[in-house]
Amino acid sequence: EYSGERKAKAERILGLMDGFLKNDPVSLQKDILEHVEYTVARSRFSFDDFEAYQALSHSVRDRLIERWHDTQVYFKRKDPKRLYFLSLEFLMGRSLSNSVINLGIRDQCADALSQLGFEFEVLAEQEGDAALGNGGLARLSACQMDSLATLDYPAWGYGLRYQYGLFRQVILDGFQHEQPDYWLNFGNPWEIERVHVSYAVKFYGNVEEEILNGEKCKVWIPGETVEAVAYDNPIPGYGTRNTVNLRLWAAKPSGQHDMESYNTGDYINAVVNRQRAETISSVLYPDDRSHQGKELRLKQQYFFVSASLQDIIRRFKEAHDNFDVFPEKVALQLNDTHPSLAIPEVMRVLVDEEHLGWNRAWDIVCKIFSFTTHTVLPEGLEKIPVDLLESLLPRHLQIIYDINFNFMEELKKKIGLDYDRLSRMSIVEEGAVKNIRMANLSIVCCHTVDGVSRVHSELLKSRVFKDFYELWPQKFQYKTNGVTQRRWIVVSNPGLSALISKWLGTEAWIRDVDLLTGLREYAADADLQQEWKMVRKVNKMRLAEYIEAMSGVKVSLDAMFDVQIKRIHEYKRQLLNILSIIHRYDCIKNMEKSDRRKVVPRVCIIGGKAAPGYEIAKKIIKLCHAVAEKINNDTDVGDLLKLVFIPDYNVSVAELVIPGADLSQHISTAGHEASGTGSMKFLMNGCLLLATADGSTIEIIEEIGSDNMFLFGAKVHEVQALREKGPALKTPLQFARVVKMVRDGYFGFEDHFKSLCDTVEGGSDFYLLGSDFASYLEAQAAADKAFVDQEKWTRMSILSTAGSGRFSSDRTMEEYAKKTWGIEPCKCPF
Ligand code: B1H
Repeated sequence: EYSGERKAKAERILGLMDGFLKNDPVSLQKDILEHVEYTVARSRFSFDDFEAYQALSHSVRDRLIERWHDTQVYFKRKDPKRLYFLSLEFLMGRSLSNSVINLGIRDQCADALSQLGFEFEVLAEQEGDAALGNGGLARLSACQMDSLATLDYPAWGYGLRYQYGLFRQVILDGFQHEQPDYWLNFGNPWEIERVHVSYAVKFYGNVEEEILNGEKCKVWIPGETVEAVAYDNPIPGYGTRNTVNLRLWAAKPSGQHDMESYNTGDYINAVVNRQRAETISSVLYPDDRSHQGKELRLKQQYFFVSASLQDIIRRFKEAHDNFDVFPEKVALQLNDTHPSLAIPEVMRVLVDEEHLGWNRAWDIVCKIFSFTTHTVLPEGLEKIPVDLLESLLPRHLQIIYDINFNFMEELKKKIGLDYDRLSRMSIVEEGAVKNIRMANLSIVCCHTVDGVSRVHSELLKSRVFKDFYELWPQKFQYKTNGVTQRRWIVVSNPGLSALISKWLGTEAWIRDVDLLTGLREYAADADLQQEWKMVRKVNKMRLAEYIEAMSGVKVSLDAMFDVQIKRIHEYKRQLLNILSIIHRYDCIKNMEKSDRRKVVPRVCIIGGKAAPGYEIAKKIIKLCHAVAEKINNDTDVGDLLKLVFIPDYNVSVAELVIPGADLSQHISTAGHEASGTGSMKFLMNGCLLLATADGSTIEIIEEIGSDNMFLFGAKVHEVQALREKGPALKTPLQFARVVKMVRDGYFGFEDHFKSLCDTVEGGSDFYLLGSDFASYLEAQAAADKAFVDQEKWTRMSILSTAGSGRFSSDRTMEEYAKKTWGIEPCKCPF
């Protein structure tokens, strides 16, 4: 397509560069050695595992960059409608294994390394996690990026490049301590710093009125400016050349000089003050689901939103000069309400800077935004104190008020002067402290509001957003969450992955996960069962070694590995799990010795972080350690029961634990887990579920059948009535007994555990541990019984994997693309 001079130049460059990088083991070795010498700056003749990891990563990075370029150039040429996925959290974990698998060069890399005297797995373990998020919501974003790339969607992710990711959990004497996660200490080969892609983000100041072309308009005179610098993280698709971009923003002091302070002579202070700008992107807030209206958090949200929108609008304007086509080229997805300042920001840019006029701008805004909520409870909804917004973003507050005024006028026409309802639906919450309700703002302005599972969506429609659902039923949809089988089977469980491919006779399931249903016909096949058990045993061995290294506890491979790993929350009921472990212990202690032979041995594994200010959650962690101390040192019990807490649970720990689990627990009080995605990862790996009928579990039951899992507990519609019973609620004697053991100091620390016991006794058992206890124990007994029959268990395990296809994020992304975003694949043809 080029002509003349440009063509000659392109040809000369191609000649010099010898085309694309090659992926045979010898070429890879050459590249690795060059990176050892020139990037890592170590001698080619002597480098250690970490340096080899660095050199390998840079070689992989080079290949990612090639594809990234091709993809971006192709998108630019085709100019399709693009999806911009805005999220304050991405829990990417490690990148090396995932990248080489998606690039299709895993085996070549392993070959190349072994000839250099290194082992791929060992190098992969050198990498630290990128933990720029809290839990499910953040890992979901990461899985979705993988699917968007794999399915060739023209998508971009935008987020924040926190210098400190989620805190490291260190356990001392059974208590959680938080340590900063300075993950960039050892460099990050997976990002590309774009010093020239930077935007000024403004804060504070005031709004003035000006007359422009005879019309009044508002001008925001900011008080502070901070620079946002882009860091690009290439996300490769699997089985495609497409590699999409995750652009994360870091705050830097603004390039604009504040001459005033320099002139006064206070040079040192001026520099130090400027440096403070960097704090905006310095640390991830570790509290999932509690909003404290902190200024720094609000600053982070706006900083990220403003930089992303400047970038998006610049890209749009490069190719178009009329904003009326904006909705045909741009879809903006808000991951929960955290980025919802994007709504008033787009209005501000279109009205104040592009001078489109309010109505035209509003028309555009209503066509481009969609929003997914991950929350079940009204308390979980984000609110911003008006005072805070007024000082930090004065113009945005005005715009929100204007949006709300128009909305209220429209609403009055539809529903009349029902003031209760009007005030419930208002974007502005009146009261002692005036707040902006970010969810209401999002619902009013977005064309689609998605839930993350079917039952979640039903709860949104019938409770949390009932008023809005009645007004705009067509806005409310749901897309059940999914996770990527690339990371959660292929990367984390290579043994199972190879076995699946062997029995299906194809690797196509890695892109088309519905093919896993093909395993159903072999579920009872003795050969498959044998191989399946072998693979699972090897994974259990790996996990057992890790447990011993972390906690010193030796565990038996014949025991059932029973796992609950997730953030610690009262509603997730880790306490219920621990109380039933106490019950199991108590039963074993009180048994005739001869009866102990009948006990199915268990290794109970619990892991997860508690938000630093969440006292009850921290006590649950302490209780787990106190109980473990007692049980694990009781020779009477031996291998029949062990309890281990895995510290510092994160993505790479999950990759190790999930493939080695026999049973996993998803036991939230019904109606509290919006979806839950951990269960999907266990399901893919052939781990059986012990679960309540909550969130996405309800849909898992539909896929694998209730007889292939262990279900228990109150149903969503029963919870309310049970709660209303209060102290009259029936709880079994065993429940009172185990709580009393904790209360009476059987595990020590009785003063410490008193308030924890109070949360489930004396009529205050909000999460219904007591009333679900009996049916929980029954489900546990059913799991024991099934485990004894290994043939049956293995069949259930195979059927779990076979039925996991619906829970791939590939399916979720396709649904969003078609039903919410209106985007189509754009496959790079090279
Ligand atoms: C979920 C959050 C969340 N729901 C606020 N809400 C946060 C809220 O930092 N914050 O302010 C962070 C996270 N995370 C989870 O999302 C749900 O509890 C899960 O049930 C769900 O599976 C997951 C993904 O949809």
